[in-house]
Amino acid sequence: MPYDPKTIEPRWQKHWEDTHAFRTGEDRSRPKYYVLDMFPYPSGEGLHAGHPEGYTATDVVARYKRMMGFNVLHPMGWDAYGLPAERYAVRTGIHPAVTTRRNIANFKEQVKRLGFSYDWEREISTTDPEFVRWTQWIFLKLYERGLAYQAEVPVNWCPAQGTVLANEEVRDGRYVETGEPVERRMMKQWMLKITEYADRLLEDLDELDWPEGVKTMQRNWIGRSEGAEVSFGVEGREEVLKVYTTRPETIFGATFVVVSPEHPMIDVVVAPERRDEIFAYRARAASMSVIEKSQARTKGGAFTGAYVVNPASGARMPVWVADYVLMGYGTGAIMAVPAHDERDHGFAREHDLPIVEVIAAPAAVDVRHAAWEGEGPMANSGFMDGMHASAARKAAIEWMERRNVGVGRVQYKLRDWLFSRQRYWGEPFPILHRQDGEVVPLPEDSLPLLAPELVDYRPTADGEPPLARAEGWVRTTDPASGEDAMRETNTMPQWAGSCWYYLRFVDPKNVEAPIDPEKEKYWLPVDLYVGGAEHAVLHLLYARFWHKVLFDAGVVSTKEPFSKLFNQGMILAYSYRDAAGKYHRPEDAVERDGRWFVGDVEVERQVEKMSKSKLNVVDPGDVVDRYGADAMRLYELFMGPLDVAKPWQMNGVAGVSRFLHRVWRMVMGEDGGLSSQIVDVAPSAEIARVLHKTIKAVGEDVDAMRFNTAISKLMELSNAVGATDAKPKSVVEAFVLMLAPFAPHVCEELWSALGHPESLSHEPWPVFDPALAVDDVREYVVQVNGKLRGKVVAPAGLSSEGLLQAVHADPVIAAMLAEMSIVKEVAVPNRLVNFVVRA
Ligand code: ANZ
Repeated sequence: MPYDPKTIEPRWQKHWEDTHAFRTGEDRSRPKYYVLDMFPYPSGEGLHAGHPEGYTATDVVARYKRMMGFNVLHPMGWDAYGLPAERYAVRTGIHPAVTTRRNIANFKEQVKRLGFSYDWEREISTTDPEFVRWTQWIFLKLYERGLAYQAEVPVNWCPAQGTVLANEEVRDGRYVETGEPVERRMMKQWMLKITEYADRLLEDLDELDWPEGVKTMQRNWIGRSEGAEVSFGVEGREEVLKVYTTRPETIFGATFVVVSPEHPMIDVVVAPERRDEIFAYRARAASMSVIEKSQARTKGGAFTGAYVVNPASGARMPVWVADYVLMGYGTGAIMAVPAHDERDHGFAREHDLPIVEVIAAPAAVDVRHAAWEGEGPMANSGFMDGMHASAARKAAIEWMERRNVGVGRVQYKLRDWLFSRQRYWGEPFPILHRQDGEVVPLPEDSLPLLAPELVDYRPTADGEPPLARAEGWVRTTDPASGEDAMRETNTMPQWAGSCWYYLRFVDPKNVEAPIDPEKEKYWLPVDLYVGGAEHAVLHLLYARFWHKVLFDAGVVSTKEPFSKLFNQGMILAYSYRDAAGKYHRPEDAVERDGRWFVGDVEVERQVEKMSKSKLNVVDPGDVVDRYGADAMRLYELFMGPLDVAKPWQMNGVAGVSRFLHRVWRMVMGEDGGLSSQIVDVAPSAEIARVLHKTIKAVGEDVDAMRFNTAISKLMELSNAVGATDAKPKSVVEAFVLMLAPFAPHVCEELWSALGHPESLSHEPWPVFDPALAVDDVREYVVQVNGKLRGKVVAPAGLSSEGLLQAVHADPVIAAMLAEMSIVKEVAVPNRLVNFVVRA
């Protein structure tokens, strides 16, 4: 009976489902393990080969932990609000709820074919009314705590999307998802006060077992800096101009001040004869896109005609306007220190402004030509002269505070989170705008508030949300006062649901609360969270923020949601492009002498992201059809380390499939029963050693997420066992159990052939016995000039070099050799070492 995944796999999947094999246990006296995937957006395109990579990794861990005796929570759900469903609705008029349901069904079917051990009874979608209810409930908690507010703010408006975006969604003036340009506009929007949590979001990163890169990105995004706010008196006026600096010790070197073009002080201080020039500059800056601004650096700038006085040096400092100073950071004004800041240096050179060195630069650096941004002893700085710059930083703040010209200040780059969108397919805000102008929250017992059906889902050019068209829904009465009221028509961003879904998996059917406190205490935090690195400062920052708010509100008992995070690397694919830029199907490309051809046309082979337009998308369904889910799973993890990007190669799948065929033939006999070579004998010392080394290594590798090396060790074990004629049943069983998390279907089949009627899903993991894993040792003879002079016990099978090392490491031999003068050393592996010495 040959190995046939097509019959085995559906059968075991059905068996697991019928027996509720992966239903989460409720026995809270057992140790728990919560292993979670970043849940997918169920797009219409369906699953691609990248999705199952992380899912397979978490599934191996989930299955391994169950066998280790843990109570495992391993759930799956759908992050189902989002733009594609809405765009599709605009095109076709089909309600997003309908397409979402369809896409989820399709996705789920594809995921299920891979045999993951999810507890499907806990499946949730962020669009489920019961889920929406608690998302809105959490918003009300934020609102009650003063953490949600409306404000007229400069927003990132994306004309192509017809909505505003959060700062985290914009890079270099473009929407990160699509690359579409983003404009600045003033709009009244809902904001969440994430800035109030900046310090805690920063500090608590230290205790997380997360990739350093992600932690660094969050630290940089939060952007804490320590410095001072310094006040400069405006010459001839009452007003002071405040700047923010991280280098207060350079105050004696500050020779001019620069304010952002949007700075309100410009109108106050500008000299009449400079008005036109300044306003023209400001208009130019305002019309510039964010992209141009970020590239503007120090070019341009205009003088206001006003001066301030340097409180330390007494120097007159001209006030300039330039767009390299941003209004949204610090005070929107800087003291420029051209000797020690490169941008200020460029500006000073361009406009011929004085450069004063206050930190002694190394001899090779002349601050007239380049800024010295390093440390050193202070110079030209009055009371700070001779101090080291880092010490002077504190002294300068103390001096400023004593004289009332400055105060120490901590500053963050993090801004409040813009939390409303002009979209249809998102959670409505549970908020009413009463006729008397009051904004009131809906009572909790009226949740969920669901969006009405619309005929027209289109976004508008002026930012009026599509929900505003549903007049009958918008006009209502405030249940508390009976007054006429209008519903809020903005919706929440897609991030809302993913901010707390991991909590709901713990208690998905609770109708009293988002989560039961006892269950929360048992299951949280998530022990292992696996997903793509693209969420470093979006989802992962937002979810940490909500979690901390819920902690303060007493809803959760842990400070952090995800104690360990792992980012899987992207799965890439080969693409084949000809000189004209046209892509060809990979199966049509053939290699000849290291070059690639489609027919007679030479094509270039490249490793690229999978994409329809490049014809290189791998459909997991096709792979399962051809090789089976077990081969697919095994290959996803055997390709290379989980965290690196790597190209998909079909012949790699074929390779692991051959391995599974070999395993099958090793265990199964011709007639469908067990192979006659499998016998009830004790393993030889050699096989026992390989087995126990493998048990140890595979366990350690899975714990450390090194799945590829775990698989190769299992392959080595199967080779060792395969080479013997009488295969000890106990060893074969242990091997099958260890392979099972990776290739569960075939292993279940082999396990039952080995005589076990129960599924192996909850079988204990093989026990490691250190005594049996010890390497073989033997006695080596040590000779001097051919005469026996001693013996050394060391591992068997050492190389000549290893043998010599072992002999030299023996204290008795080492003492003897110290008296002699060695001419030559000869090692005969597995036998002896001979030292030729001078008499
Ligand atoms: C004087 C100085 C001297 C500065 C020196 C730097 C070097 P981080 O670390 O990112 O917080 N700055 C302050 N507000 C700004 C704004 N709105 N737009 C552009 N630049 C601004 O950076 C703080 C430093 O960036 C501040 O320290 C200020 O320049 C500048 F040798 O002040 B510094």
